[in-house]
Amino acid sequence: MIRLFRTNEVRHIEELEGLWEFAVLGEHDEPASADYRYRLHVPGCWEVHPELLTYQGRGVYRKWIRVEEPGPLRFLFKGASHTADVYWNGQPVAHHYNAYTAFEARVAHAAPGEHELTIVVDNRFHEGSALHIANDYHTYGGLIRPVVLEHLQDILIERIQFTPDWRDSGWHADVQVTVRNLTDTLQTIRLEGSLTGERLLFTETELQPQESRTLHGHFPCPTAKDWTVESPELYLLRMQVHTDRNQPIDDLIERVGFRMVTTERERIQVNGQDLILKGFNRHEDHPAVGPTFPIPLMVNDLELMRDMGGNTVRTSHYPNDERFLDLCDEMGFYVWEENHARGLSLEQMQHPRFDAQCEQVNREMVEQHANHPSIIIWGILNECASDTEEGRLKYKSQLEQIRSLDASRPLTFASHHRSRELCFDLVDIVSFNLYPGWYGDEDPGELCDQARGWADAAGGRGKPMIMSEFGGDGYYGHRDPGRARGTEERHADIIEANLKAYTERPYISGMLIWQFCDCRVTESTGWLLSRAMTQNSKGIVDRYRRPKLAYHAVKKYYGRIGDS
Ligand code: ADA
Repeated sequence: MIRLFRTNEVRHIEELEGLWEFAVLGEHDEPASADYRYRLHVPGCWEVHPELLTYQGRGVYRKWIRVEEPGPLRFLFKGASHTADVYWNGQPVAHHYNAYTAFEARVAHAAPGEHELTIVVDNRFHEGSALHIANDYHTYGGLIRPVVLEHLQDILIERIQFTPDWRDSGWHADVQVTVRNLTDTLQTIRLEGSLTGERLLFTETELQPQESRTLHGHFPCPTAKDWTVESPELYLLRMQVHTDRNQPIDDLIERVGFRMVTTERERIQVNGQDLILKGFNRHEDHPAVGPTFPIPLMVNDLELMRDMGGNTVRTSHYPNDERFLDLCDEMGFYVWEENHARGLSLEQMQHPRFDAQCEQVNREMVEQHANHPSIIIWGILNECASDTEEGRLKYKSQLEQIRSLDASRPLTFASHHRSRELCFDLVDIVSFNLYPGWYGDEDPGELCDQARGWADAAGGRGKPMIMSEFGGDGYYGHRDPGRARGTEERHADIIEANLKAYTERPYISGMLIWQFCDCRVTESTGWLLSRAMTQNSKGIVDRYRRPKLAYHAVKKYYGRIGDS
């Protein structure tokens, strides 16, 4: 399934789901000489194949595409982990880095007949990769999110960005539509759409050959109802493009919600209501499917979070599958979505590709996910070198970049630098990753009060504060009346002590447990050796979603506090 709603009624699109041919490639092997002896499901990761459980390297996928009508084609790859090179009949048509954002490959003109589509995917931590490195989660390999084939006409609606705007006691829609002329001739186009029963008309425009242009419109939507987590009201925003013919030649449908996010008086508001985020950090990871969740498993994760009384997910530490975000929109969850980076030292941030790779993932994250009402916070650079002057410059420019793409959401980052933090003045919300009771034996309440003081002293005064990570290891099924470290009992004690402290403190705007489920991590020597079974075992449920004892502690505390 491509999305949780239909994205096109005019444009002909099809998901290329199914078994594709696959071959392992050695470092210098060319796809032309590949031995396609595997059949792998797309979307999916190659680690689900018994011979590839721990394979890290290059591989090539192949699919034969039958074209009936000549014309332009576009392939949308919703996620290839982590570097992809796409070839059409052996000719390169796209290159993309980063597993967690989508990209396109366009074919200007496909003739009728059979064509070979091949994609070389590489998940090695090679020298060109600044963000995918050995880390406390697993970088799977393969075409991990859906692939879509689109049959295009002369004009393509590339994207729509919707921003809800409350003014003069009513909802309005700020709509930006990017259209591209795929021909070599001047085209006169007319864009029109609909939202909440209103017609959205744009003035007629001329597009130069091959030009891509963004058109802006502002429209009152008097009948729109608020999107809230209790009542997640969603609307289809339909946009169609016409040339001289009466029939539209292309369309795009987005699904949107009307809500405004603000921060004032140390609190976060949605539609003016103060809220408390009660939630979880979640890695997209499951032993049966890796990062490629079928929809029922995504729903199940959200149902478990809801059963515990949670209302928020942090997509630690990368942009998530948009169908998961669709579900959050639909089921009523708040989302903190963040770019892809975890725990990079200053030296790692000085990698020659770091700035460009972050710029790209930030842009793609915001452009691809801005229409999800569930996303109420953008985050960047989890636990990186925000305690250094040079790191600060990088935080500053990335935050400015995100603000320039979308000024409607507050920004944050999760810090573990305590009193050494240098970047709290740059964000709207201050967030702390502290692990009292696990990495240190501080009292969670006292540490939290201290953290408020560090934030106030470092430019965070008056800003909402989130405890963005806390927790400890708990090995599923490992019980001990002595409550030793690593048992479910000690894990539950840690979670309970943290939640008790945070729910008692009125200045806390959110608490996000590390983590929802146990997850696979990179197997490596070095500090990751401390991860028994090559997994991070701080989940409230294990990798198979079996609840640990801490589940009940979470339910007790999250169930007790209201959302605001
Ligand atoms: C950090 C980090 C997480 C995870 C956690 C842990 O706070 O942000 O990704 O590694 O520590 O389990 O120690």
